[in-house]
Amino acid sequence: MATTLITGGTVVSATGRAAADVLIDGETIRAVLEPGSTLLGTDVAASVDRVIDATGKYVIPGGIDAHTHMQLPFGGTEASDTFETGTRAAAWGGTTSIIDFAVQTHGQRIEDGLAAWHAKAAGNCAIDYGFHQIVGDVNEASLEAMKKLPDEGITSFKMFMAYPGVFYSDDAQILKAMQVSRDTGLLTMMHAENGPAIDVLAAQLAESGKTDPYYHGIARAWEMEEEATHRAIMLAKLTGAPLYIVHVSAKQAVEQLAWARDKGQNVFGETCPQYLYLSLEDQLGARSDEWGAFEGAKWVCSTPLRSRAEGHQDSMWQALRTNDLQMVSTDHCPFCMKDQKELGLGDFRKIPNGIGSIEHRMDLMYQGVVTGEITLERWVELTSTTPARMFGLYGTKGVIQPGADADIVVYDPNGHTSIGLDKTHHMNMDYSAWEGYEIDGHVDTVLSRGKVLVDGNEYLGAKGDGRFLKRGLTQYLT
Ligand code: DUC
Ligand code: ZN
Ligand code: ZN
Repeated sequence: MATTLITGGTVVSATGRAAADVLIDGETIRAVLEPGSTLLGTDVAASVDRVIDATGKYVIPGGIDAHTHMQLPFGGTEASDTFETGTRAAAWGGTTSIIDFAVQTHGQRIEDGLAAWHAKAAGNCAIDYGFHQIVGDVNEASLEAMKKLPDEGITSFKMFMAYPGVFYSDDAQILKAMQVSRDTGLLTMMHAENGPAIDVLAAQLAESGKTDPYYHGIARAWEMEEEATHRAIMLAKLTGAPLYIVHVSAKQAVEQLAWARDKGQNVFGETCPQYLYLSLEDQLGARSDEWGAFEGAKWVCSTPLRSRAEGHQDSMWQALRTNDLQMVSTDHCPFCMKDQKELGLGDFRKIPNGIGSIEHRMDLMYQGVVTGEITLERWVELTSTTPARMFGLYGTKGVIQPGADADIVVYDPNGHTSIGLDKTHHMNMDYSAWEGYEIDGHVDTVLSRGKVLVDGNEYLGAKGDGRFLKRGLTQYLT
């Protein structure tokens, strides 16, 4: 087994930073050493197979993106990143594990949905991957099948209060599934938007000629997110299920989370880079020669972008500081403009919902360190350590310590990253939702279980490097 020493860098964890060298033996971390240490009298640097010089750079645990949708059939098409292209793009951006959503569609058995997801991912991933289970049809058979998920290494499931006729669950279904969550320890994940009410508002807007992409965000009003978040919290309280709200974007939804957490409830939430940086006003102002006002379709996602004038973005950053929100995922669900987003030309309801960000999450969140929104340690916590703890991977992932997988990123705070389709873009999309963003930092080297995947501008990994992660139960409960 090859040995590697990452030397000269500053190792950053969720709780601190220190000058240290990291010794890797094969796939795992063997030791975190004082700089220039000897091991049993031997000069470590002289005895290893490879030395990576991290002088002046940060050495952090590889990013974990706990919310992705590779190859998701959705909105009359399919998310454009395959497990191969999406996980390779993730690696380029310093993410070394993903947790994707296996899908049970209406009328399908959970076991079959899960098997289909394994078939899509197996042998194709660049980095390690786990699954949550989308339960799109809560019925007696599903409730039984859910009980067996922990044995499969799947310890969280997602339901939707939105998308009637597609993934939607009503309150009775949610209650029953949460009872299983309470009994098994499975973490309930919730898409918290009042879908039936949103669909009425969306139809009324479209029928009155308001068909541009901007109206997607008007129909999906923050009141509908606040209401659903509260309802999910109350159902979780009643049943005793641990609850995790995905893609939080409304400040009023955060207030609901903070309220429940202050009462001691095991309720958690993530936000995504799009809800920190982008706004409904940006979407309204988006125009291009090619697409006109339909340019705004590039940022149609659900939950939607929110108004900056209403302060949602500031509230998301604040909640990340105060731990009212615990982590940042991408909800990576990319669609091309050509042939995919353009399905909604003339009717925003037909635009496939989703944004591609998997490649840029670590950089975009690092920019929050540069601008003083979060600390360096919080960056690591939000993007790696908490995702590992939340989803039962901590110890193996999310930390640089002896025995952990050697998933490590060497990040250069003196480097620079210009994001754009013709610059740094490896996702399978024909546009970048992040075109023109400039990052005061750079992902230099990425190791996954000891193998160097990214070395500067060179990709050294291969399809199939990634393994399925059997996860334990959440390690984040109070
Ligand atoms: N939201 C999206 O934007 N895309 C996929 C599903 C979802 O809930
Ligand atoms: Zn969702
Ligand atoms: Zn999602």
